[in-house]
Amino acid sequence: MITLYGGRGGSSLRPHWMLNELGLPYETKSVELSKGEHKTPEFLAINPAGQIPAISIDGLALAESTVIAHYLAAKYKPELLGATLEEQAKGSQWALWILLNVQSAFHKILMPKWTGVADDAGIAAGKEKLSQILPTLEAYLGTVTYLAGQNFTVADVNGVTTFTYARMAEYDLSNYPNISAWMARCEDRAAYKAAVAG
Ligand SMILES: N[C@@H](CCC(=O)N[C@@H](CS)C(=O)NCC(=O)O)C(=O)O
Repeated sequence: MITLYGGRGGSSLRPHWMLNELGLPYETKSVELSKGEHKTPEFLAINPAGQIPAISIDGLALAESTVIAHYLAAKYKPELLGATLEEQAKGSQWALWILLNVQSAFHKILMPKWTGVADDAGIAAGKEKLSQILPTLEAYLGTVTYLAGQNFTVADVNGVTTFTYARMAEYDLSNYPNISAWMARCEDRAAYKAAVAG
């Protein structure tokens, strides 16, 4: 039995998407952050860091959305890691770069919305950072179809999920046609649509 704790948006999209790529049955348990349900002893037994998403799978409790997606792919469909070790490494390189750089910039833009605390300087810094770094990814995606190369992999699940924050942040990606086309390719997958629809 697989139990996924968390909603469908933000980081929680990653395990939902991967579980749908794999066609695995799973149950979901919502964890209401606003009610502090992520800090209850029951949930801390699943993820001691008190964050969603988390997963319980055949007695294994696991957190960190990118690690969950990677673990599921490795366990059930290793080709989703990449066809070769080099492809796997290249996909991991870009997915981690996106997570560390792009996601943090989107967070800066979104934080005032999430917390209700105005931070115009933070929003400006997030936008400035994106305008500095996105051309690098734009250029790379002009040379490949997916982050790992020619094959869709877990790196795309992890990377595209970060870019779904662009919609939340109302950040216009139309200046980045290669990034936009990559997102559209990945979001056209039945598993993505099923994960989002619930
Ligand atoms: N790096 C983690 C981030 C998880 C995360 O930030 N989760 C948020 C909700 S999207 C959360 O649980 N926040 C509550 C808290 O940190 O106390 C992942 O990718 O799974």
